[in-house]
Amino acid sequence: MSDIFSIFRKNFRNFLSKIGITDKDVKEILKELQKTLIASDVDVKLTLELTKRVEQRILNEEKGFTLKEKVVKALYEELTEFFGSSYKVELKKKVIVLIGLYGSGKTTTAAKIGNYFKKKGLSVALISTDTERPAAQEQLKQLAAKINATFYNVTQAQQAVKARKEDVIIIDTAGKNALDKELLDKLRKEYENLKPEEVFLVLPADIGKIAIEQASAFNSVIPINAAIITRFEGSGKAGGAISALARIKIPIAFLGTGEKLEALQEYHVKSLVAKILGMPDFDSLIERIKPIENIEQNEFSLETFYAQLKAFKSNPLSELTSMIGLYDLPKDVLIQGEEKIKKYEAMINSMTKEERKNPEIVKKSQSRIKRIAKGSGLSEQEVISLLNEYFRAEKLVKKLMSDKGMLKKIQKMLPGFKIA
Ligand SMILES: Nc1nc2c(ncn2[C@@H]2O[C@H](COP(=O)(O)OP(=O)(O)OP(=O)(O)O)[C@@H](O)[C@H]2O)c(=O)[nH]1
Ligand SMILES: [Mg+2]
Repeated sequence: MSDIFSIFRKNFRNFLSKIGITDKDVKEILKELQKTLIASDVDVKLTLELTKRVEQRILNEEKGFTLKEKVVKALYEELTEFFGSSYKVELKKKVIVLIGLYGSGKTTTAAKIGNYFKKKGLSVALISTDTERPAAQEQLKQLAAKINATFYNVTQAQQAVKARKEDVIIIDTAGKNALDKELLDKLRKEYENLKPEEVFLVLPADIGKIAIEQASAFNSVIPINAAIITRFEGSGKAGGAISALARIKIPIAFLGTGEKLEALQEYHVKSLVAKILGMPDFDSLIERIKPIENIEQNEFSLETFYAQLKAFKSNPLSELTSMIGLYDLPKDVLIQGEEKIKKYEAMINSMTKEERKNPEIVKKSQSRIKRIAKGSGLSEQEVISLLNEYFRAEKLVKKLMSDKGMLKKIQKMLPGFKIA
């Protein structure tokens, strides 16, 4: 999605960093959201309804949350609802049919999905039933060769589906310029013949909110399991397309994000919302935050700190706590760049086991500092400042872990989040 949400994200960040927000600030940020959504081709009426619901949710929210927290929670929950559901792509034997208008990306997507299943260890066949476009069969055949999948042409289709030799059989159908009766009749016949387990509707992101009409028309003839939005990467109208599908309860399975066969992502509504809000994707954040459980058992050490920096690049704690606005975090400590991580690595490599376990002893000894600096190619001052950063982080983590009220707050904000 071309980043039309960047201005909103900036405003939202400002909103979050403000101290003592008022109802007026809330109104303003919701206005910004409306502007952004409408610019992304989201239906105006849907947009207004959404912000109304957000306001209502803020009003109804339990006591115990600050206004800022209520806004974050309401926005997150309502937007997650607004941008529909993600279709769970199961890894099992099945026949999938792709349908859609001319040039929507069906053939490319057939190969992309084939590639996706192959990478997960399933065998794949691609079948083309497109007899409209002269080169269609050849196009899919070549793509099948690229991903090492079996190819069947239109005359072999019926037999291949019956035999089910491959785990996942993906059928690419012909498109048409317009949604006419002829196309729909043809698709219905194919559907009845081939009896696929899944039907995916392929839609280019740029159709925006019109997706609702197209999807409804297709869906009235063939039950659509999920949609795939192609050309997501460059479109300013993806918001419109996605919210339209959400409205008619068609989940989204994948996003096409480029011409290459690897340019396919599973659709995760939470990631999208996280991106819009400029916040961490809570689910993946929670995934990533798990190692912190060790910290509770007093295992926070220079080594675990470094391991976390390396694994997360930025410490997830900082994202989480600064988002909830609980602590004024020393961002320079927790959001570490690649270079800083390398420095930590060099320093740790020059330390003895004992020093790693108990860096306090380094701080107290000029000769240790000297030795480590020499061994790591850092200046003595750098060693001291890295250690100080570590001590500040350690203090913060301890404070965070001992603050039961805060942990409770996080748990309330993020259902499913368990730290203890
Ligand atoms: N940038 C970008 N291009 C895409 C994406 N998906 C498909 N395309 C391009 O869109 C064009 C049409 O793709 P096809 O896969 O041939 O579309 P189709 O629906 O099979 O077209 P017909 O068979 O003519 O109905 C090709 O140039 C693809 O490379 C995507 O996610 N991003
Ligand atoms: Mg095609």
